[in-house]
Amino acid sequence: MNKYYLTTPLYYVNAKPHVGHAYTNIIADCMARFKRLEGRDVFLLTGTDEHGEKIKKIATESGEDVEKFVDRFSDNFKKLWEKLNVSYDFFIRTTCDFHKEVVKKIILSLHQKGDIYRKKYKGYYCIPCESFWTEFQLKRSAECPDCSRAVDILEEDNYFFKLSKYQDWLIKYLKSNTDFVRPKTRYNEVLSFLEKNTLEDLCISRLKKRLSWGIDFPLDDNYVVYVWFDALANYISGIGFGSNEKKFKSLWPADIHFMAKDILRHHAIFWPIMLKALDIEPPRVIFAHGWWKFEGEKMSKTRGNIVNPLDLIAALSKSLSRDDQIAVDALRYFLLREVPLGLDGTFSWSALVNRINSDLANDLGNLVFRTLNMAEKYLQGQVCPKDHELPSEFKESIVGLDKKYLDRMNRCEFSCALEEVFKFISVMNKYIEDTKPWVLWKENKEDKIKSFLYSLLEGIRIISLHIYPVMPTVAESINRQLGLDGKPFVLHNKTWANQKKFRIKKESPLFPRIDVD
Ligand code: ME8
Repeated sequence: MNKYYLTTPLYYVNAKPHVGHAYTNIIADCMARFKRLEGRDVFLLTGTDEHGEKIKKIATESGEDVEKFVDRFSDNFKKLWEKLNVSYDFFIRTTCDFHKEVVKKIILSLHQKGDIYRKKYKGYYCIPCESFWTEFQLKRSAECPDCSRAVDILEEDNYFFKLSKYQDWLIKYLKSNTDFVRPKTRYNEVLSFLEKNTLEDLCISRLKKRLSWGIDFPLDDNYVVYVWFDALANYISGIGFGSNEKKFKSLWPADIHFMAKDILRHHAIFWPIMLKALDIEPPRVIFAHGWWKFEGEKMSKTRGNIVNPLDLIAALSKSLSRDDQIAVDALRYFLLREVPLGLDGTFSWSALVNRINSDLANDLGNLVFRTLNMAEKYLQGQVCPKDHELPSEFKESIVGLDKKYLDRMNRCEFSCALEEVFKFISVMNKYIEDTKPWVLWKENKEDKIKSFLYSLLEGIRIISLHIYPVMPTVAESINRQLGLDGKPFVLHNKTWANQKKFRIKKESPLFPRIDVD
């Protein structure tokens, strides 16, 4: 199977995107680019979740027509993905007509199957989260378990989806597919939740008189569809389910759904059950990463402690005196290198600057700049030696890249994969110190200088291939400076001596050091 289908959550359009949202899409983009390097036919889906009363309320409060409001906010996300070089294939909006039709079809089909029924609901309801809660689920009396705000007591007729019917199936499925939810801590969390609790059926309708900004409930004009039921369906509607079966069949099941741990329950419980009820195969992996925190708290619009990625890129670009795209790569590198995927991270300007200075300026930037300098100074930028032998000093790193990098990238362990790349960079920096090319130069050992520089340039080329999923602009810049513009980024080219000669076109250093004040 050559296809690789991956998704991000659909973000709410009630506020501007922050670093947390950027993080998930950078992760997804990194995986998408890596899979393209491997030669896979990648499809990356992202988009926005635009229904729900809180969105309508904010639009109304700001005096704007709700359609215009969601267009504008959805656009903020699109623009950010373009800025961050997120190579998505389709941007889905839950307000698109084709998506609404699919959601209606799903409800009709589940109803026909007997998995949707109507009953009187009496219990607790959180208006801001649009969630129903049982007494057992409330953490403290009358407080929403998700947002800690006061819940209301409600009594009304509603439509329910039979989650409980599929609980045993899901437990069995999880037990025989231990990689279905990742990382392991999240898998254990989901399994133990299912083993210790009885699932309540899911209320999938909301009365229109209370919540009107949603998809019309196809079984009853008085209701709209619950936002989560609507939003989760995007993962199939966005690739043609119900409209283009050929496309759908060629892409489903999703190879990986990325999100943070806050919405794990919806993805690891509601979603596979919805699919099972529809006789559709579950996705292969649900990966819930950790949270970026700022000043000790989860970065979120409710807390107001958000870091705006566009401001950050502008500040970084100024501090580096480099264009935005280099700043974007520095940010992408920081987010993926600093914290192993799955754990929480604490965001700070000083951590970002330290990471850039030590890894990107001192190690990578320095290696590239001084190697290209030497190639120009000693060989007029033309490096084409007789000998293409891999230096013994490089062997371990090359083997590491071959085995560990691939394995780690495939397991979404981006930080560890980058560690392998940077080990090789350190080896090359040490190789320069140990070889002392300036001595070879004084002694007129031109052949030795040629093979020494060839080894470094070939090593740098291999590095650029491996950093491409994380820092595409930097990788392209390195290739350009090596005289290899247009050489495709494919893992196939990673073998030693794949490139026999280099024509250097040196540019200014990739990453200058940023002053720490
Ligand atoms: O939940 N750290 O949308 P949302 C890391 N519409 N990631 C973070 C983060 C943080 N501090 N804050 C947000 C919704 N995220 C629903 C999803 S999907 C069918 C519907 C990222 O706008 C992370 O991916 O609240 C998290 O799961 C998502 O944004 C929540 O986005």
